[in-house]
Amino acid sequence: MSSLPGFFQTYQPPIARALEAFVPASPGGPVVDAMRYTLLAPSKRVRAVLVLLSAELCGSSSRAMPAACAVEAIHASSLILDDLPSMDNAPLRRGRASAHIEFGEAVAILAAFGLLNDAYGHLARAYEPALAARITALYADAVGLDGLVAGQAEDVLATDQGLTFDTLERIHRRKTGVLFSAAATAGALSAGGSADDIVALTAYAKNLGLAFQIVDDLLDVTGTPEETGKAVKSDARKTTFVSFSGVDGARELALELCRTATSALAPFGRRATHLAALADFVAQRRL
Ligand code: GRG
Repeated sequence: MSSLPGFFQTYQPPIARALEAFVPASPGGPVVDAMRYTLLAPSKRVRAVLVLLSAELCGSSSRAMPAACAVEAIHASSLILDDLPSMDNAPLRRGRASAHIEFGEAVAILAAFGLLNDAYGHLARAYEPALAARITALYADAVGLDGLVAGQAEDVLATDQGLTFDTLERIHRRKTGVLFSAAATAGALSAGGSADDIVALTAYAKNLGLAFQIVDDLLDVTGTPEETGKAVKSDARKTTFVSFSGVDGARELALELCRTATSALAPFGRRATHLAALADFVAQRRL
């Protein structure tokens, strides 16, 4: 299954509407324009869907949308920063010019801060204090020194250097896996999920997130800009799972992680069909 599972068509439109309201066009100005440019650009919305599906599995997704929007805002913020000349120097994102090319570097950096700030602000306002604090801390930890910031730092500093398999895995878990885990946990928390629910969903998302990043590496080698919406062959100076294990080895590893992710869903039985389909998609995705 290389295209998105059919159920995404049900989830993407409400997510798009909620994101549209998340950063309103008014009062406008270059920073707001740049925030909306990246946040509202065509995206699979995997992290938001993961929040909503996890909430559904724990009872109801009726309170999950603010957490879904916040994780997408954090993700969009990370994409803007990742594309900067001082980081991956990427010209294309989500099928369009990267934010710093369209708006200039200063505005792009401010837009990334704006999105991050709005993510936390929305969470603080959307939920009662104890739940707001829990989800905000969860996302802050996922961004922070055991998450995206740490993973990105290690990744950028390792350019042109050989890495061990364990270091590579740690970088990928932090850069991508941790935000997937936070998304699933936030969905569960928004629905009042039990500790057992959270353990199962975190195990699922942790493995799914690492597989997602390995397939991202694979697509850099085997994909096209039309499929991925970004430049390809951009990882040549980095150690990736593909340079480490080869295309077939990386594909097998991603497949194995997706199988492990799916097996973590066992406690939910047939109710977890959509999350299992999401894992099948991640293993074979071309977008
Ligand atoms: C302060 C938020 C923040 C981050 C600072 C720049 C940085 C640290 C981290 C970069 C993390 C990063 C961009 C990892 C790559 C994750 C990844 C696989 C992105 C592609 O995700 P998709 O395919 O994209 O879900 P779409 O466009 O579909 O949403």
